[in-house]
Amino acid sequence: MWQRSILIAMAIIGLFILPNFALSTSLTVAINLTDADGIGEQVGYITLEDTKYGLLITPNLSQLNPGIHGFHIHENPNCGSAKKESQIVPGLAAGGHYDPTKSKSHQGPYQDGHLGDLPPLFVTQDGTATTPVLAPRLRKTDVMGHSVVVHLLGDNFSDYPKPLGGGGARLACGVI
Ligand SMILES: [Cu+2]
Ligand SMILES: [Zn+2]
Repeated sequence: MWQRSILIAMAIIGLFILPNFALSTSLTVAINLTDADGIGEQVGYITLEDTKYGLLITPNLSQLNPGIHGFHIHENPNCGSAKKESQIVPGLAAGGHYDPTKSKSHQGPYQDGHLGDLPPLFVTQDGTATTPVLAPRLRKTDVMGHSVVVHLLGDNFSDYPKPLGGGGARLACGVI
């Protein structure tokens, strides 16, 4: 009889633990440098995790230039190069910022523009990035099937004075 009670107790505990386990599973995305030939060296990874405050993105990256970097979810699950005005541009195959509502507006993570706009990535003097960022409008299911891009320069959450926050070149990228 006691064995049956233990089995029932384990089943009940399982009912509580399993859904939480499923919710807390994180997704790991490899990040590579971009180059004109396609995809360059891997410089680490990021992990994506749903929280009740939004999507938590934890980087574990190295070999990046110190400072603040524009960081976005881009439309296409492709980190390759593409041609623009007869120039081969690294990372261009990722397309534009993920924008399912067609806002056509770069406003950063806390407004109603591109859904793919993330808080910028912070890289320390030794070239590593480990500081997590939180994107309150996103969940893991939103970003799957897209890509994540790290830009050379920062992000002012505006299309002025430069488009897309002024991040410029696509430095590193990962397919989610
Ligand atoms: Cu971007
Ligand atoms: Zn944007």
